[in-house]
Amino acid sequence: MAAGLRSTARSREAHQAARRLMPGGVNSPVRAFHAVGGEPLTLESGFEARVRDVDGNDYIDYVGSWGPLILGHAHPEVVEAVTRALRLGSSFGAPTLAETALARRLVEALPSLERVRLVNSGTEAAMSALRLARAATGRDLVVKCAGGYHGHADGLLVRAGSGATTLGTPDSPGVPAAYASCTLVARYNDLDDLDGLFRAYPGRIAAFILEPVAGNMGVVPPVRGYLEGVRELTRGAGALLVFDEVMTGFRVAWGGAQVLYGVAPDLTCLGKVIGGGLPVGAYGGRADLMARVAPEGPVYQAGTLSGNPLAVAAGLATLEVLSRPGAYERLGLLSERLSEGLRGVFLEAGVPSYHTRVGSMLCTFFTPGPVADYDGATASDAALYAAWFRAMLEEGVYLAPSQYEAAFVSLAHRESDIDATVEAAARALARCVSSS
Ligand code: KE4
Repeated sequence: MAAGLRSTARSREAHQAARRLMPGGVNSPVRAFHAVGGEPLTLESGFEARVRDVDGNDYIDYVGSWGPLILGHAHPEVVEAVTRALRLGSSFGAPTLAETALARRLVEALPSLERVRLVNSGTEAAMSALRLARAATGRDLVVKCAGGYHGHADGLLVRAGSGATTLGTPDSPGVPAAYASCTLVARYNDLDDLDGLFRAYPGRIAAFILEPVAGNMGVVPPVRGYLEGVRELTRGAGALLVFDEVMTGFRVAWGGAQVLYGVAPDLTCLGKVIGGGLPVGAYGGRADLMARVAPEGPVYQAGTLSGNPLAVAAGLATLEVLSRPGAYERLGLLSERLSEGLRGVFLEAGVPSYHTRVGSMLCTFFTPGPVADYDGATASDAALYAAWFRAMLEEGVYLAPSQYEAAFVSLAHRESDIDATVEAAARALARCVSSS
């Protein structure tokens, strides 16, 4: 794609109209491009590995709706499944065979998942899992990692406090200090930091919730032994281990990171891929814990559209395609080709960078690295990332509009897409460097 010849006039008009009606002109903040400058593209359609904006420009897509579209856009089996379900009725608010089938698929794929509850988002999944953990342990405090994101429930919007004894402070107005003070913050990949929290608050911590592969500070894999150590520390402290696999679930492996690394949490949160682009979240785990969830037990959680037939149909169709032999090998080969290609481009250009990948989620940090936690990630040159992001858009490549997100490869990407992306990256980087 020739650089600089892309008109985005209609996107700009659309965004101005949207801003008059919706905060920031978006329905989720990161979409507004505030971290990278410029105005967001208004997209009109997606097909396989590409999206098209309202000006008719096509882009190779590595956002994939922030993870769900592991099959690419408008996969025919997903379209057919949702269409078929819609013809039978969009929602009943009653049990259906399809939601039981999805529940069975999830339980069979994740050994730690003995029972599961379907919800509508990752936020609901994480919020509900922590309510259950507090009920089961009778404890109020929870631990999250600095740079970990688990949706926007009040108690989880807590600024990185890091440090062993720091009580969380709200990351957003509107969150009562009392809520945030029940959230402690640990450094990711640091067992001593977590151990320090358990020693500082003996018998008071209900759960430690973490992304087993951090994906919201860029992609930061667990260092060797970290997840096993976390498992032992939580067990020894009588706290529950909650893996937030909303992003990693069925992304990094069939099942997710807990299968890839062989560490079994007490509770798991899921979302994104299991809904195939429609709203599905889930939380589940040990049967004795899930028996506490209403209506079987006293822990209340509900949802009008939970287990919705359309969303469940999209999820089942997506998991069906992913379950076929060779799917994850293909995702790994394409993703390695991209990651290594980008590494070579940055090396050739002499631009300091640190490249991470787990399965088909990957990240290019604009820092020499290594990056093992939030401090390492935020050492990146976010301004240079932003310039590269904009130059890549002009080259026809749609990356995440923030250094602190993941890039996602889908089964719809081809080697030719990957190679075109690497070539575009070299041109984009050259322009960034020459103009800086
Ligand atoms: P949702 O409520 O957005 O479905 O899920 C929240 C969530 C929970 N846990 C993890 C590990 C997540 O990554 C997310 C959502 N991810 C963000 C971006 N990485 C979604 C994009 C957005 O917020 O618009």
